[in-house]
Amino acid sequence: MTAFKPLVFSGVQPTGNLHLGNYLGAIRKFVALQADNDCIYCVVDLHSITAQLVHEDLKGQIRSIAAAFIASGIDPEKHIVFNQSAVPQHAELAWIFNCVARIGWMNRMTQFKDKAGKDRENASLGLLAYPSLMAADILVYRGTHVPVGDDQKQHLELARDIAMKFNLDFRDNIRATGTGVDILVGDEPVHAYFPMVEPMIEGPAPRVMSLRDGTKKMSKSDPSDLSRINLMDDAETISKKIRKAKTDPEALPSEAEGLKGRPEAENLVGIYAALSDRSKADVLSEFGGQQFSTFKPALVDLAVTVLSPITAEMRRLMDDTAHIDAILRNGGERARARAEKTMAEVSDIIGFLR
Ligand code: AQP
Repeated sequence: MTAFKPLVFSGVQPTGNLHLGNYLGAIRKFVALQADNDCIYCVVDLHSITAQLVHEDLKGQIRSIAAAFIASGIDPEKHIVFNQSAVPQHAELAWIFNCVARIGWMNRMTQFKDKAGKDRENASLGLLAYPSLMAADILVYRGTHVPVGDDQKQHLELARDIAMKFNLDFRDNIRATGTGVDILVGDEPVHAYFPMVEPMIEGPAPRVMSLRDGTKKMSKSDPSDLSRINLMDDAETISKKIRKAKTDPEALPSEAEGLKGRPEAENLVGIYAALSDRSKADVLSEFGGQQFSTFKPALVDLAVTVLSPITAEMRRLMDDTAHIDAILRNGGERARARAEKTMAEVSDIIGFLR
């Protein structure tokens, strides 16, 4: 059995201020994976118009995500950093995947249900088709590994379903064009054009929760800015947000078991653990029995220490838009060369004339 060449792909939407959840759940993993992998990191601007069509400063938002990638330690020369709309093959493959995916699959996506809310009839068609574009983002590079937060798990399962259906429906043409790879899916040998993507969700903070409600995910689109720590927040703002973070009246427990049923406490301890590369148990061995009035200032110090160099570097990069634009343009050209090859092969497999 041969296998696909490992390739890491992930993306972040330019839909607002990047927050600690995006950093701990995704970007920090992107950085760590660079050492041993070929990586492509994308600012997924086509996704950003699915929930809200008009954005005040989309170009600025795109640049700020690219700046966050680079300020966090992503190397755009060794790897590829670009914005999705610069490579039209993402949308081209997404159209094909719209014809592979079934409406029933899309209707089951919980993120669509959450984002469309009660007025589903009025949601854009793009919001419904979002996971199909996400599958295309990854598979147009035949990406194999996708570091994401926990909220994207269902979308990646759908990407596997799309890849599998394409591989099976076109199996004869894949063989005839000599473009496939033999893989095992479970115990079953499959001659595949597209790999079965592996989600990389594990990590110290797969789901960082809102500072205002420990049962809700920290999110860019939460109307309350107090709910999240933004990567561009200064030390004073971080301190204010952590001081105001919702908690309960109890002292911290000495063991992780004691966090059960205390979502806000669990979230703050989880953030501390992730930021300091320690386990929750280890953090509680230090802070167990102490009140939030002691723990919160320690968390402020830690968050400011970790985030302030990133914030400073982001600000510096954002002042030089020509430099960021050049990085994105260069990344876009390198990504396009790879994506064009895939689309030529996919067209041949399907039977289009070009
Ligand atoms: N709270 C979170 N905890 C851990 N990981 C998270 N991610 C997002 N929120 C958390 C991960 O960050 C990456 C980029 O996310 P995205 O911008 O593409 O979209 P999203 O998941 O929809 O993020 P937001 O912040 O909630 O944005 P809006 O409000 O625009 O929808 C992904 O890997 C995601 O898992």
